[in-house]
Amino acid sequence: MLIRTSFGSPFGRKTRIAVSVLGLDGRVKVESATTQDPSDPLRQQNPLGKIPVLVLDDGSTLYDSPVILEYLDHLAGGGKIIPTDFKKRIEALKLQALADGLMDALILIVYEGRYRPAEKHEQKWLDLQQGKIDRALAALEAAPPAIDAPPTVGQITLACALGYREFRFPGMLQKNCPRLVGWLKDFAARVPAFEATQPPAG
Ligand SMILES: N[C@@H](CCC(=O)N[C@@H](CS)C(=O)NCC(=O)O)C(=O)O
Repeated sequence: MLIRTSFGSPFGRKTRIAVSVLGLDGRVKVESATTQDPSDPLRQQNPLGKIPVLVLDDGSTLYDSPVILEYLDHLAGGGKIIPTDFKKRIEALKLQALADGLMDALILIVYEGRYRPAEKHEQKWLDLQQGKIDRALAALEAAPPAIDAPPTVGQITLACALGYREFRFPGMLQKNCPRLVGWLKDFAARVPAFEATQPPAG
């Protein structure tokens, strides 16, 4: 099997960390994909042209990252990063949804800079995304979640979201979210795949 992603993508990072914590490294390779290149097979593999995509051994594909994590968990026997206990499962999926939304808002701000010249930046749109980021981080800072062994899909996604926040907007997390900075350090210490999947500089 093959994960196609860029090495800077926080959604791709989720899937790479999941492969490692589930002990699937020997079964899943990672290959670089480029969302902006129309000749990259990505648009045939996912009509949305988004990464990550998981290419299965029969050539069929899966997306998006929550679906890929569900598939990987099943492959590893189930109930590992998606708890079977209903209350814990809903809690993990809700945390995943919040952290995915946080990454979406961060990425939309990055794309505003990437795809529009500075004079065309839409402040109302940027403020709307920033509000999502601020509220999500405030809610998480007020009550940082546990870190299970292995981490749940929610905890993996939160680590990737905080890592992306720090990668794109260095220093902001330290300034406003000291408890989440501590949480992320703890996560990195417990889950070696986090450091191993750091985005490349630039
Ligand atoms: N909901 C998707 C989001 C994936 C996503 O937004 N990926 C970004 C890169 S980090 C992307 O492919 N952007 C290109 C595009 O939107 O065309 C997931 O969880 O996999």
